[in-house]
Amino acid sequence: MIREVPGTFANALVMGVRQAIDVDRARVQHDGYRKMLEDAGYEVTVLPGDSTCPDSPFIEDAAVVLDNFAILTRPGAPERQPEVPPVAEALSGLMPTVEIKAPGTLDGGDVLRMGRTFFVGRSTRTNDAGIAQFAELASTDGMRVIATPLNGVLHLKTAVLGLDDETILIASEFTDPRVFIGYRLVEKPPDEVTSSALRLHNGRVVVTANTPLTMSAVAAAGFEVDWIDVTEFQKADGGLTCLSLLFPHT
Ligand code: CIR
Repeated sequence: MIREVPGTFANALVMGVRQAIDVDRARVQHDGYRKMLEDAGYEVTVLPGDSTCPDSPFIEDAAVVLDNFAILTRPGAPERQPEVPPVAEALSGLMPTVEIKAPGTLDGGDVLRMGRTFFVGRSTRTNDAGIAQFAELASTDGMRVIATPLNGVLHLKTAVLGLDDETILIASEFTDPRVFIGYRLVEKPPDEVTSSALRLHNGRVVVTANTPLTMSAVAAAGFEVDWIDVTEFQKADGGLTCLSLLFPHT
């Protein structure tokens, strides 16, 4: 499931220095992202954009899909909370849904699934109450949750990404690598942007086009790699995972 780019996307939230976002280019890149998913065999549902929610294409933050139900989030940025109801409605036709409630906050970008484990980042968007609620809900699906520290980045998946259930692409400076003992760690080359990889259900990994060293590192770890350009989304602190909600059974 993905969500269209609204005309207001240039006003998306940005942590650092704001660069001009070209919305037409973002839409072309978003079309490329949809095509990439379809070519990989995903059946892609496209939700309409919402001009009152500039960040709505970052649909990953609005929900976490587990094996048997979905957890609707309560995004930590108040202006992003209205993104959830349309996603909730779309998901409710497909599976049971439950929700994170106040005072809990949680962004889907802070949730990394590795097999039967969820790592959940304690970030400026995701608080302890959100993590506790998420852990309780996820345990009903047989999943365990490990709260994970973060240093100065937006989301957990800015720092770590799963390449398969055993392998993590990690930017060690942004989290504590000791949390991930037992996993195979592939260090993200330090000079390249984060949020740069997306694992697909067919085992391939898509990497952002402007991170060639990351592409080499992922390929050297044994993965078949494809690439895609998402520069306009990177300007708004987004990357590859945040542009879709992928269902674990697909
Ligand atoms: C935000 O600040 O919330 C958006 N501009 C970026 C969200 C990126 N989401 C993600 O990595 N899951």
